[in-house]
Amino acid sequence: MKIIDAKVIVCSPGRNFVTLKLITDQGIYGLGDATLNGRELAVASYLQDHLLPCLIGRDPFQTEDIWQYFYKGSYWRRGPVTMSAIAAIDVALWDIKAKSLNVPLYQLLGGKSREKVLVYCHANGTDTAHTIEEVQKHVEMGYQAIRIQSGIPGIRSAYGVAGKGERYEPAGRGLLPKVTEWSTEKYLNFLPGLFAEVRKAFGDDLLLLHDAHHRLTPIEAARLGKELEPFKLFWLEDAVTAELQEGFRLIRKHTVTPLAVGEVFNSIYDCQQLITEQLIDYIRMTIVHGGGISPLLKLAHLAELYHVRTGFHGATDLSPVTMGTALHFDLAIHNFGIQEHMPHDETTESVFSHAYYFEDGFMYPGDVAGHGVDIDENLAEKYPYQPAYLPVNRKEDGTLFNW
Ligand code: KDG
Ligand code: MG
Repeated sequence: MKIIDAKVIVCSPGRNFVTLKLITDQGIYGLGDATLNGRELAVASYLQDHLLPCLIGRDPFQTEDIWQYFYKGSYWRRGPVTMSAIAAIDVALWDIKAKSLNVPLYQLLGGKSREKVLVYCHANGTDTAHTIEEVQKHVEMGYQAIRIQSGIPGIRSAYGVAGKGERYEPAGRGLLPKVTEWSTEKYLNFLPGLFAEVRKAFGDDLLLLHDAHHRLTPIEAARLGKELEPFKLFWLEDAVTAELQEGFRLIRKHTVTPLAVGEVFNSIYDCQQLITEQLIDYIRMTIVHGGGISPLLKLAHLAELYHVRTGFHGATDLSPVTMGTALHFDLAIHNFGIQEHMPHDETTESVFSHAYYFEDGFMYPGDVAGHGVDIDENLAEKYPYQPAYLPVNRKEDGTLFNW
């Protein structure tokens, strides 16, 4: 079997996505996701201009050699643009392999280690009362694990929160990023009270998560982790920026609140120390930004040795192709922890058909051959790329801060 053609499809059904289609001489094709929020065209060009010409004529079953060819062979390694482009190729190749063998992808990754995939959703409100309403709504939908974000008194805009009645979407359309506002002091003073109210309303069984979105220093994160201990979080995510992996050592010394990190990582070397020193509990680096299935299998197996479980990123900027692929991966690996599920809107769903589905708090990848996600190219063409960027964040005095 040979790859004879490759297409990069950039579309914006509700939000921007970059999708790679690899076509073989036997009529089987595979799809990969190459979406990097706010930097979509850079990845599209990296694929189109630099990688795809080298793929024509290759045997799609050689997933490992092709991965190494683009990683080691380019000389310039790592980085989100490079790794998202390589991921799209890798996932499309695994999709072709599974389709050719007529098996669901999870069969090639170890087979089923479980019957279903535990997912968490997002409940976000403008204040405590609204957040509790949102939690209730999601409990009624069957979710057993819920990430909680809320507006913070005295701050104009908080991370992860939409206006009342609006759907939350991280990227805003337009040529310039939106500016949000931040105060660590107001956030730290507010958050434990929010969780106290949520626990009071819903009891101990509901799994609760929270994303600090890289905004604390290690000692601030240690204080927050300690103050949240009575509310038994499933995890506290992205407590600090993680360029400095040792930062987590300090948090760990002070709190038993479980820690998750990694949605912005793109290489196993971004978290090698976090894993081998057992400084975290969940690794969130996901298939699209981490270079694909091939390196993520290695990461998951390394993490398994150190009691670290997976909790893959699954926001709406990861396309249905990544969601479907992640669910196969989650079903197969032994040290799966939880999967993020932020459902796509109807327009996205109309362009990407998929075999995966949600039922009673769990997701299922479906049993069709491959990863089970397809794209309607004619419909995709009706939604051309639109510039959209993640916000930038400033402290109340104007200092640029982590978003
Ligand atoms: O592109 C950035 C979003 O995916 C990110 O802000 C979402 O932090 C996020 C999460 O945990 O889903
Ligand atoms: Mg996050």
